[in-house]
Amino acid sequence: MNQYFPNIPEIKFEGKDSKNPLSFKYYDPKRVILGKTMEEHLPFAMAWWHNLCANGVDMFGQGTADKSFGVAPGTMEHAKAKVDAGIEFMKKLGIKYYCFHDVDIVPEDPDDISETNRRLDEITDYILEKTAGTDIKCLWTTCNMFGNPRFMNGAGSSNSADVFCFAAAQAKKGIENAVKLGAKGYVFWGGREGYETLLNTNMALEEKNIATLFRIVRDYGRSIGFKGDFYIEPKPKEPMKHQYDFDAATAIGFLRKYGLDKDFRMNIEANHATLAGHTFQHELRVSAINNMMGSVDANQGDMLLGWDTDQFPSNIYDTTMAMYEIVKAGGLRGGLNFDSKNRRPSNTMEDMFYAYIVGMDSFALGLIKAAEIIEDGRIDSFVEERYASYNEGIGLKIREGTVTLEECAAHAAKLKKPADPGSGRQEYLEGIVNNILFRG
Ligand code: XLS
Ligand code: CA
Ligand code: CA
Repeated sequence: MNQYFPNIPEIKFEGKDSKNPLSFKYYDPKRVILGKTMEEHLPFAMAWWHNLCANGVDMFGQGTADKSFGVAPGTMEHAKAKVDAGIEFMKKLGIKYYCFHDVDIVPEDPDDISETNRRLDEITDYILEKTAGTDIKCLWTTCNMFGNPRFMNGAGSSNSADVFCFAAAQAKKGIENAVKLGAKGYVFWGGREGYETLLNTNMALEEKNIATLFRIVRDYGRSIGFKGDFYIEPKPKEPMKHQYDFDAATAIGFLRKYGLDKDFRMNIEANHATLAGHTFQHELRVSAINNMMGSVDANQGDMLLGWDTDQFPSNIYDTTMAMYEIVKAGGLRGGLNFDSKNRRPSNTMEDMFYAYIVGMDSFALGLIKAAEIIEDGRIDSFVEERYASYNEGIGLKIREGTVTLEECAAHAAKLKKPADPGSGRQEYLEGIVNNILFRG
C-alpha cells in the first residue's frame, strides 16, 4: 500500500478550514445530501491513460513526469507496476472506479493482434487478482481506435474494410474485458471517426458503417452477458476537423436513426462540450431530457485555448450547474471519470494527488451547492411559473399535443394581441446562484 507513493498518506476529509494540501476540504464520502451519501452521488473514477501513462509529452517537448514506476516502459512488468501503482493511488484517495483503453493497460504488439489480446488476458487476470477483496471496480472499458497508423482514415469509418475489421476485433476484446471486469459501461469515442475533406469522403457509407460496428458490438456484448450501457462520447473536432459525434444532440439523432437508442447513452465530457460551443450543463440537459444521461468525463477546458486541454475541474460554477443537472436527472448510471491530466510543469507524484483532490473537492462542493439551489427552490419555482400558461386552457392542450391549428388561430383572434410574456429575469437568477455559491 505504500510502495509507489511513499510520501502520501491516505487522503481524509478535514473540512473547509484545513490548510493541509493532502486533505479533502469538501469531499466527505459518508455525508448525506438529499438522501444519498456523497460517494453515492459522486462515483469518481481514475483514467488510466492520463494518470498512469501520460508523462507530459507534447508536440513541442518530451515528457516531464516519470511514470515508469521503477520499471522499463513497454514491458508487461511495467504494465503490472501501473496496476499496482493505480490501486495504491485509488485506495489513498478513496476512488472506487477506473477506466482504460486497451493499450493503456498493455503494450500493443505492433505485428500481431493475437499477442496483444494474450497480454490483455494476462493483465486483466492480474487486475482481478489485485483488486479482489477491495471495493475497486471497473467503470468502463474502451479501445484506442485512433492512435495506431492503421486508423489514419478512421476506424468504423475507415475507407478500408480490413481496418474496419481491426477496429471490430479490438472492440470485441474490449467488450469481453468489460464483462470479465464487471464494468458498468463500454465507451465509443470516435477520435478518427470524421473527415478532413469531402473531396475524398463517402460520408453516407462511413456513417452507416459506424452504426454497423456499434450494432455488432452491442449484439456480441449482449450475447456474452454484458448488461451495462454502451456510451457514445461526443466531441466535435480534434483530431479530425469534423467528427461525426459532434455533440449530444447529434449523437442521439444518430442512435435513433439506427435503432441503437435502447442500449446506448451519452458519456459527456466537459471539455468536449465547450469545444462544441456548448456549456457542460447544456450537454447534460440534452442527455437528461432524452433519457440518455449515462456517464461523465470530468474535466474542464480553457476558454482562451481552442483545443482539448483536459484540465482538472476547478470551476465551481460549472461543477455546481453540472451537479444540478445530474441530481435532477436522478443521478448517474455511470460515474465521474477524471479524464484530466496535470499541467506539464506539475510533474511530481504530489501533483497527481493535488489534482485529484481539487477535482473531487470541486465536484463535492458543486454537489453541496446544487443541493442548496434545489432546496432553496427559487430557481425551480421561477421556471415553473414562467411556463404556467401551459397548465390550463389552450396552453394545456398545447402541452398535451392535442391542440389544432384552427384552435390556436381562433384563440389568437379572440385575444387580438397576447399578454406580455413576462421578464426572463436572468440577472435576478444569476444573483441567486451567486448568493448561494458565496454565502459560506
Ligand atoms: C479524447 C477522449 C478520450 C475518450 C476515451 O479526447 O476524451 O480520452 O474519453 O477514448
Ligand atoms: Ca473523454
Ligand atoms: Ca478530452
